[in-house]
Amino acid sequence: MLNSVQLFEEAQKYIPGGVNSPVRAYKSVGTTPRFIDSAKGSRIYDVEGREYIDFVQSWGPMILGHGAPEVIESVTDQLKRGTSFGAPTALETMVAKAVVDAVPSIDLVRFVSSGTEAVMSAIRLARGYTGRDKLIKFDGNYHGHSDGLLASAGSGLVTLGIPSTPGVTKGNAADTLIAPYNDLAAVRAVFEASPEEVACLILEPVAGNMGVIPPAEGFLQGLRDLCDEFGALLIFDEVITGFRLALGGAQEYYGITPDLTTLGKIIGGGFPVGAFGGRRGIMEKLAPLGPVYQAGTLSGNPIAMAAGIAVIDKLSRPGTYEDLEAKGKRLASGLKAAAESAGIPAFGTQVGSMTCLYFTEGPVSDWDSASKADTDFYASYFRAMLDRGMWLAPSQFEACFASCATTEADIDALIAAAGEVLSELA
Ligand code: KE4
Repeated sequence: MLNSVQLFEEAQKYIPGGVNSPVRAYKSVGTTPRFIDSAKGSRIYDVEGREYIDFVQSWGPMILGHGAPEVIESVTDQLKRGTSFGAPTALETMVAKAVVDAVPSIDLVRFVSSGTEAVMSAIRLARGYTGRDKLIKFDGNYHGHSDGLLASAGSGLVTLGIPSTPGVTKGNAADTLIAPYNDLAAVRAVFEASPEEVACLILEPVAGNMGVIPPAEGFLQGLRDLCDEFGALLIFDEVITGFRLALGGAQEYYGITPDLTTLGKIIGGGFPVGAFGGRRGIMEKLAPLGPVYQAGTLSGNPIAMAAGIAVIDKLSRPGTYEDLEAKGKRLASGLKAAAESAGIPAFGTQVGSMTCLYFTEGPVSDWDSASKADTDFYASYFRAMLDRGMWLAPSQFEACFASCATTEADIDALIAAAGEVLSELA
């Protein structure tokens, strides 16, 4: 077997940047990406046979750990029956019922094949339902790569979106309004500058794409009230937090009910799945019932559904989320203590099994404060932790997850390694 350096060179001959998603190229952490051979439980193994403790979990989906027997069994059974029919199956209804039973805001749910597709479709549905064009999103929130969501804050008081990448038209980005996370006054100003024009406001109820930033006290309720006041739909993008923070996601964890919810990652159990759902009156606007078109060849794919139902069943067991919260707290407090004893300025956050250690004094509550983190220091930390067998996200602005397979010993090993590395880097 070739080593990662050789495999990366080979991959770059056929795949842009050698990867099928940019973050995997390790550009921001200045080292060659490790090519993975296999994974099991809380462990992941590269092609050179090196073992790592996995705190990335494929960016969230592998909350049970890798190769969960229940998932393997469910998927293996389905493989023998067929992989894709392009026709309805009872399995899709089973998973849909499990999602409806678990997620407070969802009466009806439509499955798609990625989080991006779920968000893109939810935005179109919100626009079709309200007859309005504009959407509000938050600086530092990531909702997948559909055009309207790749707009970043422009200048000026009312931050009209500007394309954050070539290929997104000015017209498309102009329908996207940007506000700072955790700033209700700014959101009110954006609404007031575009009265009657905002179809929806979308956010990550816990921001997981600028590290991990919890909603400030009253922020989610404030957004609920503003959306009601201005006639816009509130969309919780729970692609990360869905089935991560609670069976009912962040909306159960914080007790706030959005109008629409997007899901992904965990509900696919490692297979390509996204979903969007909400109350009946909105979802019935979707084809074939209503005029808002949305479709997909592999939507509700039987293999992905077989994985999803096994994952949801396992997560439904009593004590799952209390255990994940306890692991998250152990992880966060241990890493913070390691930074303090090494004298490294750091600000730690934790919600459930999502944690982040920012290399900045803090506090961190939005993109402006998160972006002050020392990303060069993070890159040095990342490389040294990788060499110690710790599989962390190759970016300061991602979550460090605990899974059901993560043991206390795994967490204590990470904390010990962090203590060594931070003392060396100080
Ligand atoms: P996908 O299209 O990648 O399945 O989902 C897009 C998406 C939507 N909403 C939220 C809140 C998300 O976090 C994501 C994707 N997450 C990133 C990592 N945080 C995926 C990793 C990658 O891009 O390779």
